[in-house]
Amino acid sequence: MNCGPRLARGERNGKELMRLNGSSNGSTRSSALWGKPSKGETRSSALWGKGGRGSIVALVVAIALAAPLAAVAGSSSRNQDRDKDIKAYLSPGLLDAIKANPEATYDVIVQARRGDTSAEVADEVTDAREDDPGRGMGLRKRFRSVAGVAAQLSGKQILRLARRSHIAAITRDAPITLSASYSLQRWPYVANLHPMWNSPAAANAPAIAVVDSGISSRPDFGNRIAANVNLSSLSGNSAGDGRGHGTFVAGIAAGNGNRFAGASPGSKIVSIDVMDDKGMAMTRDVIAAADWILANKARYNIRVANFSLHSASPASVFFDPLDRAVERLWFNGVVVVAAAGNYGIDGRPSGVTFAPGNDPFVITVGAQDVRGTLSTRDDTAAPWSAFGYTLDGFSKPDVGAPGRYMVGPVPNTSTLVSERPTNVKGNGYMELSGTSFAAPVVAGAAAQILARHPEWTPDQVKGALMLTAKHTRNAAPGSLGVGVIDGYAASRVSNPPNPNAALNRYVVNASDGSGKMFDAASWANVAMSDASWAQASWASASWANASWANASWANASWANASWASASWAQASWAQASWASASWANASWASASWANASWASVAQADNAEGELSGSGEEIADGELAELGIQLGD
Ligand SMILES: [Ca+2]
Ligand SMILES: [Ca+2]
Repeated sequence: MNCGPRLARGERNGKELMRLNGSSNGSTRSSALWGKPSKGETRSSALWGKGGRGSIVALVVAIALAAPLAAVAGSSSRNQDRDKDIKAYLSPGLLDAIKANPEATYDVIVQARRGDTSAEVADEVTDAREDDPGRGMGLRKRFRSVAGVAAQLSGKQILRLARRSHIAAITRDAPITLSASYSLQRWPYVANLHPMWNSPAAANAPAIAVVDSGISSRPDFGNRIAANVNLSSLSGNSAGDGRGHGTFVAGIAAGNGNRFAGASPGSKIVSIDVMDDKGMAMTRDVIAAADWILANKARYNIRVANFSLHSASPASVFFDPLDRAVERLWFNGVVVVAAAGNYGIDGRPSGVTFAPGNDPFVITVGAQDVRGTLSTRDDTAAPWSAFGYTLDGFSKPDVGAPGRYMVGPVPNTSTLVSERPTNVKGNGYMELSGTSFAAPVVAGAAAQILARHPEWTPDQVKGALMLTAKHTRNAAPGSLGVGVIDGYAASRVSNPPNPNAALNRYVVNASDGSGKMFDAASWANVAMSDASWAQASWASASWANASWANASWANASWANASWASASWAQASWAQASWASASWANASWASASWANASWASVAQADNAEGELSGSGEEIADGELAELGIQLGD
């Protein structure tokens, strides 16, 4: 069965698999990231205190729709070539093991094809044992949360079973102690990041630069903070992270605390502090941060930069210096991820008018509310998550990611803790909401994608994320861009489309020899004079190639709904916005541009009014759906 393409979209609801550790042939897999798979790890007892849920066992489960292990190991297709009549997916290495020793017994989990039940699978197991008596105790357990059973079977019986049409997958049932990354929050599973956490490829994840309020050193980051730079020119900026925002953002992007794995828990982190203890930064310092990244990206292998901040004055990409700065990173191979902002009002379009989230090249992220469930079917956009057109007529955000009721690390001494004591979840963690915390989900996903595709450009990373994003029908069109990210599916795209293809012809060599830059003026000349620009170039050059005509979100993409017809030609750009009103306007120039208050960029945009919400831990039953079983 060819599971690959089906994984990229569809209705998996995050239920596919939890891969906390290797399969039982996992000596190769257990290597880099989680070290030696020792039993009874101290981490598990630190996790839930004494006794109780101290012993944790992860069952490795692959469900019919997903074959991530095969993808990682690349062995499923090889298996199929060797054994064409085997219809079920088998754990990597299982077929080889059976062929080497068909009489041995194997502990496995056998899953039904869609529509079949656990009882039917149990019957199949019984039949296989009757047809080919052997050692092994047979049926061990029927599952409820998945249509399947646990069984101990001989190799021959497994092969017999694998040829039955009702069987979707036979995977190793290997008890594994938790020394790997994991989380008891829902968001990593909703964004489908967990399948990538503990694979060998995760060790190749590049560094993520967090341009924020600094990062507090703590166990969540181990020794992975590769550099710590203070570029804030404001007074009132404590060493470390006096605000708390940057530590939280870094925790979401790349933390690895017990119960709190971030999106890319193996990534190195580069902290660039531009924000004082009140959460304010100066534009010049944020631009300096971009400069620093550019100068040091090779040294620290920085391929992703997270900007959970935005400027305080609306601007066009034509002359916003912060846009220039992040574009420069983008053209130099750094994936820039920006928060959309939290100035949406009751779910209505607000526009996305502030740099750097208004930049067409970068990945702008809106906040998804996962509604306390693993399924994305009930998901919405957070009502304050900004969306709509930029002043240049681009629809933003590009994608959505979980950003409401997030729980992450914050220093106890930070101002966020003192301002919001009721949000503290104890032990150095607190709950916060905001597109600030959706952005690092995507930043971490980008790092994980680059771990597997180091040759990809930022355009390709963005394309893969957009191509595999899942439509959320309960979110207002465009509020979460083309949909909510599916990190693992994005990592499995081949030949990702370039969502910025139509703009790339305006990416030119800077006259001062300093590299590529976006010639926004040339682009605007063409765009203004050619009503069909959007259809001719943007649409066909990029997305149409990507075979997502069949995806439900085609409606919501650049081509149809937003850019071309609706927006800028008539509505925002030509008439309403900067061309006449702002740019030429003296008040814009004097009041904003030259004004010192303009230069004070940004608040860290946690959603200020958000009350403490449903950031509670994931339930045991949901973990079981993910294939994680907690011991008694
Ligand atoms: Ca700071
Ligand atoms: Ca949900």
